[in-house]
Formats: sequence, C-alpha cells, structure tokens
Amino acid sequence: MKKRSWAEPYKIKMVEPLNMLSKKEREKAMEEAGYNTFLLRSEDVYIDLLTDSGTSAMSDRQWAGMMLGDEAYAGSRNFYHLEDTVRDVYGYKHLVPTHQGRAAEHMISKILIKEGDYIPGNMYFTTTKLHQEMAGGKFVDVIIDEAHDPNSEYPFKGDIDLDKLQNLIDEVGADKIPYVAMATTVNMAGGQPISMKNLKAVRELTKKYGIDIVHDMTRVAENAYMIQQKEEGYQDKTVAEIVKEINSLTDHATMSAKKDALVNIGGFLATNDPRVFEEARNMVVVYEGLHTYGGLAGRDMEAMAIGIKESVMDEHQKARVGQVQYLGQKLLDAGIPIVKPVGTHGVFLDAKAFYPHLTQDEFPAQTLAAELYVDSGVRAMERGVVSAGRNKETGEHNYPKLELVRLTIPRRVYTQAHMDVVAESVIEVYENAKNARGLKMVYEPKYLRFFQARFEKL
Ligand code: PLI
Repeated sequence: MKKRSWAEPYKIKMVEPLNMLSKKEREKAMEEAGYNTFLLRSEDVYIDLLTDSGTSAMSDRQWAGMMLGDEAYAGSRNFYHLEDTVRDVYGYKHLVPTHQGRAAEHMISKILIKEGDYIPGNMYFTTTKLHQEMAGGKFVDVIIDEAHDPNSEYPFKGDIDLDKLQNLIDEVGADKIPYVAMATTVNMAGGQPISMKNLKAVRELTKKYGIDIVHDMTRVAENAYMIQQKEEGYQDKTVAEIVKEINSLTDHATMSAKKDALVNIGGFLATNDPRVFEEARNMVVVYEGLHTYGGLAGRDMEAMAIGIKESVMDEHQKARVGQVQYLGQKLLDAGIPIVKPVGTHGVFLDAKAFYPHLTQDEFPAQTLAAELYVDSGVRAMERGVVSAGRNKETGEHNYPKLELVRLTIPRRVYTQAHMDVVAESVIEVYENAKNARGLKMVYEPKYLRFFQARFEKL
C-alpha cells in the first residue's frame, strides 16, 4: 500500500513569535540558570520542549468557552458542565476539581494511606511518590523489567509485573496495601502505555484481595490511542471507547488536566467511592477552595470540559502522537540512542549512552539538557538521578537505571519544521558528546529538587 501521511486536524488562527538568542547569549543564560533548564527564562528559549504540561494550544471552542465562565463562588454552571463531562467521557461518578494534578494526589494519598503502608505502582512519578511518602507510605516499583531497559522494544512497557505485585502482597499483607497506583502512559519510563490485558489482570488480582486501584489518568487518551494501534482486538474501537474501558477497571483517578485535557491549568480527583468523595469534598475546602471550583476559575473548568471532549477524538490523537513518533523516527534513523519504542508525549534521549564517560554522580542527563539548550535554544528536561531525589531512609541519591532527557512535545503548538530543527540539534550534540564535561550540584532544595537545584560545570 502507498504511504499516506497524516496532517494536523486543524489550521492555525493565531501565532506567537519566537525569540532566538545568539550562542554566546545562550551560554550566559545557561550558566546564570545554574545549568538547570527549569531556571531559564522562557523568553530565552527558542523551542520549548520542557514539558507538555499546561503548554497546549487551546482550540477556538475552548477560548469561546472561556467567555462563558460563570465566576460565582458557589455552584458555577461550568462546574456542572465539567461534572457531566467527567461522567460521560471518563465514566467516574464523583468529581472534586483541583488546581492541578498534585493537589488531587495530595488528597487521595492523605485519604487512603496510613503510616507504614506500601503503595505498589507502575514506576514512580515525582509528585505522586512524594505525596505517598508525606502521607506515611512507601512506594514500591512493580513495573515490568522491560520498562527499565531503554532498548527493549516491548510495546506495553507500562505493564505491571503481576509476580512482583503478588510477592509484595505475600510479603507485607493486603491490609498494608491500600491501593495500586496505576498510571496510563508511564511518564518516567518514556511515555509508555499499559495494555488492557495487563490492566484487566491487575484488576482481577486486586479484587481478590480488596485492594483499590488509583488511576493516574493524566495521559489516558494517549494510552488508549496506543492500545488501539497495538493491542489485539482494539483496532475497531474508538479512543473514546477505550478510555472508558480503562477507567471502568479502576476505583479512583487523579488528573492533571494540563496534559491530555488541553488546558493551561486544572485537574481533579474522581472516584466511584462515596466515602472517598465525602472526605475529598471536606478536604478540598481546606487546601484548594469550595468543592465546586477547587482552585479554578469558572472559565478554566469550561475550557477543561471542552478540552476533555477534544482529547478523546481519534484524529486528534493520531496527529498528537504522530508528531512525537515523527521526531522519534528521525532520531532513530540518525542512530541517536533514545528510549524505544517511542512513547506518546515525548522522545527520551538516553544520556548514559550519549555520555558513557560520565558517572551518574556527574549528572549526565542534566548535562545533556544544558548542552542541547546551548546548541540551539531547545529546552528539554532532565529525567534521571536529579529527578529521582534521595532515599528517604539512607539520604543517598536514588540511582535510577534510566538516565534520560525528555524532549516533550506540547499539544498543537509546534510544526513538523520545528521537529526537524530539534532533530538536527540533537544530532549535533550527539556528534560532540565526547567533549562534554559533567556537572556538580551546588544547591539542593529539600523537595522535588530537580525544579530548583543549581549546578556548576566540572
Ligand atoms: O503538574 P501537576 O501537578 O498538574 O500533575 C502532576 C503529575 C501527575 N502525574 C503525572 C503522570 C504527571 O506527568 C504529572 C505532571 N507532570 C509534569 C509536570 C511533567 O512535566 O511531566
């Protein structure tokens, strides 16, 4: 069959000019930012691939929805629209809006975790794990081994290893495991999906022991798209149908709507359990705001409701994931070491393979993100030893097997030409890799250190 290309299912109505500094200016900016891309000023960045979080372009429908904001303190019309949407599109019964995902993680962790509990999950996520620990729990990684191997081509590297989960249950007892933390597309593994087959098996096992499943549904529609593309029996199902099926296998959900749901701010906690709902409604007024706005403006909730509906459209996901795959394929064709297979929200560079001469104590991924910025003004994010933080008990660095730099693609923002420019820069940095020197950390914040840590060149 002749190859037929995909194209974006939209045209561009408004543009935002980009700024490009000279190489000398970029070197100065990077040094001033302590070799941490989080500390750069956005105006000093040319193509911003730091994150796909809150960086999406909203549609004309969403912007029109912003004008329909009902900014009443209580009972905003937009809350009820959002609540109906979460029920219709996602299938969860009860909704508590929050300003973003970590606020929902905070509440569910406090509600369900007791001191000394264990929380198995398909790889850690920074904020998720921290909230589990702050509530007195201990995170246990039960993702399949393939997820820690950047070269494994297994299509569902987000899958949970059922033996690892069973072993934990046998070891600590089901009463010490309030829930399994299950993320759809596993961010830290490279945006890798979980399969429906695996999720069904996890549901069966947890049901047997009365253990809940908390679904981090931040990128659930992207995961559903991968199931449609790769899992047997799902080719004729729509993304929307697959999203609903995934959610139906879980009990509660935390959402950072800043990703899948195409808004610049917003999130929620959803649950089918009326007791959890009751507690969350009590808690949200302490930390976020009334239960009908949870730290959001009415207009934000309206844009979120519309964005949720747009996010489960097949043609949207085809272009969204298609763009990520396009960049990934370009890098693979050039022989660049990246996490395989390419995931859904970004391309992850294997910094250990770029810099075999650097130890993890010299922060290879942090170094690579800095080099890339200096080369072209492309901003990426470290996802390695800095992000992994320290062991709560020993105080030592956690040394993750994966030492990655994430080129995260905002939704509906950049064009294929931008992807070409990014690929050329990555290739250039790879060609000069042997000249790179590592970094030393000179300032380390207490929590989520990757955001604000500062470094100097060795
Ligand atoms: O940034 P928040 O608080 O809206 O959401 C936290 C969060 C929870 N789960 C997952 C899988 C995430 O990816 C996530 C946030 N991710 C960010 C900010 C990222 O750059 O990937």
